[in-house]
Amino acid sequence: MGREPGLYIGGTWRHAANGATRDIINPADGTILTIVDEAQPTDATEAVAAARTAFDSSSWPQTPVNQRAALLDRIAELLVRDREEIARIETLDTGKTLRESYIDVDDVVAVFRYYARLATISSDRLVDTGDPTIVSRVISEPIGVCVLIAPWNYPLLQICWKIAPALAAGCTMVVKPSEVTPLSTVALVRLIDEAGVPAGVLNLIQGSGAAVGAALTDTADVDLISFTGGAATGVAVSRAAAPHITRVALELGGKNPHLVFADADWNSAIDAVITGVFLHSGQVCSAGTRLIVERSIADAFVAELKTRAEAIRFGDGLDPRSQTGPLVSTAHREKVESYVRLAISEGAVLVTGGQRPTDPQFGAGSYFPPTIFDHCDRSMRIVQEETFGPILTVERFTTERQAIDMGNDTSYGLAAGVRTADPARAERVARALRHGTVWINDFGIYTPAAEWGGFGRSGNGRELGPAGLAEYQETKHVWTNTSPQEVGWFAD
Ligand code: TXE
Repeated sequence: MGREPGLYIGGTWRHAANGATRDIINPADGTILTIVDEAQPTDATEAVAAARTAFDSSSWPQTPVNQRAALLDRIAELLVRDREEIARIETLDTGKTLRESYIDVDDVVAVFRYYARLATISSDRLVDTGDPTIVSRVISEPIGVCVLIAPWNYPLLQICWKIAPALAAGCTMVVKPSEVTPLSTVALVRLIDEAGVPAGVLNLIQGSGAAVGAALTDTADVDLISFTGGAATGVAVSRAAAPHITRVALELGGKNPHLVFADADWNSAIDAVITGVFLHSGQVCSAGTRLIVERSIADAFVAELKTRAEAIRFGDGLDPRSQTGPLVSTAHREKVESYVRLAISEGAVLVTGGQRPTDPQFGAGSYFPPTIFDHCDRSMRIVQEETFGPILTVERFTTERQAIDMGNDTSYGLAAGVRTADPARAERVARALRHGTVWINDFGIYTPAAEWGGFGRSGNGRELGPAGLAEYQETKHVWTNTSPQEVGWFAD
C-alpha cells in the first residue's frame, strides 16, 4: 500500500504536487518515524484559493451558530474517542512524556467545548443614539480566510487554540503545522474531516516555512494570519503581510521571571520553580526560566534546586518512568548547547547540568539535562534571550522594587510568577509586572476561558477567552433608520 497523502485541500487528501517528502524523526532515538508530504508553493497557493472560495462562495460563514457549535462538540467527542492514539503520536513526534500528551489532548477537548458554547452567545450590541427612530447595532462577523501557523513544542494544543475559535467564528482556514512535528495535526484534520466540516473550510499544508511561508503570508487572499513561533519568524511574517494590510496575530514566546520572596511557602516554591522551568525540557513559551529570588534565602534555595534538578528522570516519553523527554531535535539541542557556552563565557556560574548525557542508554536521542546557572545578572544574554531549553538562570534581589524592576527588564512579556505569603504584596507585584499572565503562588496554569498572550515582543494578540474569538471576527456597525425623512441639506 502506498503512503497516505498528507495534504488536505478543498476536501481532498493528496500528495505534494511535485512528490516531495520529508522524514519525521523520533527525538527519543533518532529513528525515522514516518515520511510525510512536503508541500511546495503551488500547493500552498491552492490551499489558500480553496479557503477563499469556501469563504466567498459557500454558505459556511452564514451557517447558524448552533450548527457550528455542534460541529465543535463533535470534534471534541472524536478527540476523546482517539485520545490514546493522538497522545501517543504527539509523544513520538515531539518527545514529550505521554502524561503531558494526555494533558494536551484533554486541554484541547476543553477548548473545543468552550468555543462551542461561546459561539452561541451573541456579542452583538445595540447602541443608544438618543433618536428612537434609529436602530444602531454593532455585530460580529467572521474575518474571512485565516492562515494558522504553529510551532513544534505544543503542536496539537497550539493549532487547536486557533482552529476552535476560527471555526466558531465562521472563518475558513489553511493550517500549517511545524514541519518538525506535523503528525498530531494530520490526525486532528482527519477527525475534523470525519466530523463533517464542509470541504474547503479547513485545509492542511505540511512543509517548511522557507518553502511555503511566502505563499501563505504574502498574498491578498488572506484576511488574518495567526502565528505562534520564534520572534524572528514573527517579524518575517509581519513583513510579508504588511503590503496587503493583512491582520497578524503573533505569539512569540517569552523569557519569564519567577519572583520568590523570602516569606513564600518553601516546599511549594521549590516545586513550582523546578516544574515551571524543566517541564517539557524547557521547550515551553511560558517556561519560568528566570528565577529572581530574595537574597536572604537565595543560597539555600539554589542548593535545594540543584538536588531536585539532579533527581529529575529524563528519558523516552513513552517510558512511564520518564519525568521529561528529549529536546525536539538534535539541531535544537545544538542551539541549547550554544547558550550554555555563552552563559559560561558571560561569567554565569554553572550549578548543575550543562553537558549532554554520555550514558549509552540515551543513544541517538536528543537529550539534555536540567541545567542551572547562578549569579546571573540582567546584562547577560543568557538572562535576556529565549533558549527554549532546560536552563534556569538565578538572579538575587533585596527590595520589592528591585524584584519588580528585574521582572520587567525583558523585551518579552508573556508570563510571570510571584510567590509570597503576603497577599497585599502579591497584588502590588502582580499589578506592576508587565506580562500577559501573572501567577500568584502558582505557575504555568491556563484555562480556556481566560485570555493568553503577551506584552512587548511576546506578541500582539490574545488566544483563548472571548478575545481569542474576537481575533477571528470583524466588527460591523449596522445603522437602520425606521422612519426615513429627507435630510434637506441641499434643499435650498
Ligand atoms: O520556529 P519558527 P523555530 C522559539 C524558540 C526557538 C525559536 C526558533 O526560541 O528556538 O523560536 O524555533 C513556520 N513564513 N519558539 O525555528 O521558525 C515554521 O514552519 C511563514 C517559540 O522552530 O518560528 C513553523 O510552522 N511561516 C515558540 C512556525 O513558523 C514560517 C515555539 C514556527 O517556526 C516561516 C517554538 C515563514 N517565513 C519556537 N518560517 C513559542 N512562541 O511557543 C518558518 N515558518
